[in-house]
Amino acid sequence: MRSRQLKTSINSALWVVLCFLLVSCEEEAPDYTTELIGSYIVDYSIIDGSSTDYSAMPLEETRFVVISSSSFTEYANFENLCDTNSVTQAKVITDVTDTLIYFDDGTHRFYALSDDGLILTYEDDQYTLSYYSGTIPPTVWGDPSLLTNDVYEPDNSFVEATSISAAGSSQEHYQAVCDDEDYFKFDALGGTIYIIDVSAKGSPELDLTLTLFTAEGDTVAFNDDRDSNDLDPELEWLCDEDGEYYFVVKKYWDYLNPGDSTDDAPGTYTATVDVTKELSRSSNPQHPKISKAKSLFPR
Ligand SMILES: [Ca+2]
Ligand SMILES: [Ca+2]
Ligand SMILES: [Ca+2]
Repeated sequence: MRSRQLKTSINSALWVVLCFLLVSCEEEAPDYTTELIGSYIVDYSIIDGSSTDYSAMPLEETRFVVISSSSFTEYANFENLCDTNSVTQAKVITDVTDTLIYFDDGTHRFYALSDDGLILTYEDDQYTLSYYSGTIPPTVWGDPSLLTNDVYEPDNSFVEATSISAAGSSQEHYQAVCDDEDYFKFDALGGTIYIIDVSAKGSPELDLTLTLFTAEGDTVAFNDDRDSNDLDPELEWLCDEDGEYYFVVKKYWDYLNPGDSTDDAPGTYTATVDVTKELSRSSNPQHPKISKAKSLFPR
C-alpha cells in the first residue's frame, strides 16, 4: 500500500516538474518582436549599389523608421518637403523570427540587432539604423524656421539675415530642403561697385538664384545664372546710396514655385561680397531640373 502511495506521489511530482519545465520553456522563448520595437534614425543605406551617408545630413533630410508590435513605418522628408505627408511606407508585421521580419504584403527583411540599433537587409540593399529618442517626424519637417542645415540658420527672413563683410571674405552655407531661404545683409557705400558672388561648384546639381534688396525690402537686382554655362548667380551692382542692403539665396525652383519643394536638390555653396573682382555677365537662361529621391524601401 505504502509502495503504491509512494509511486503515485512520485508520478504527481514528475508531472509537476514536467509542467513546470514546459511553462519555463515557453517563458524562455524569445519575443523577437519586442526586441525590435523602437524608433530609429537612418544612418546609412545602400540601395541598388548606391550608398548614402544620412548621418552627415541635416535633420531635415534624414529618414526614420518606427517599429511597433504590428507595424513598420518609414518616414522620409523628400516627397513633400516640410509638408505633413512624410510617411513613405507603412507595412503590417505578421511574424518576426530571430533573423526575419515578415509583412502582410508577402515581403520580408532580414535584420540584425546591434548595440546602437538595427541593420536591415533585403537582397543587396542594406540599411543601418540607430535608436532615436526625438520626435518622429521631427518638428523641423513642418516648420522651416527650425532648419538646422548650416551654422547660419535660422536665416529665412530679413530680420534673421546673416551679416557678411563686403571685403571679400567668403561664407559657406547650405541650401536645404523645405524651401530653405538664406538671407544676408551688408553695408554698402554710394558710388561703389559691389560684386556679389554665389558659387555652388561643390554641388553641381544645385541651381541657385540671387536677389538684392534695399533695407526697405525693395528689389534692386536679380540673377539666376551668371552665363549660359554656369548655373551660379552673380551680381555686379553700383550702389547709389550709403546704407544696409540685403540679399537672399534661393534654389531656382523655390524662386519659381514658392511653397513647392518637390523639385530641388540641396547642397553647399559659398557667398562672397567684394568690390574688386572682375565680372563677365550675360543672359539668364532657365535650366529645368527635377530631382526625386528614391524610397528607402522601394519594393
Ligand atoms: Ca541654409
Ligand atoms: Ca535658411
Ligand atoms: Ca541659377
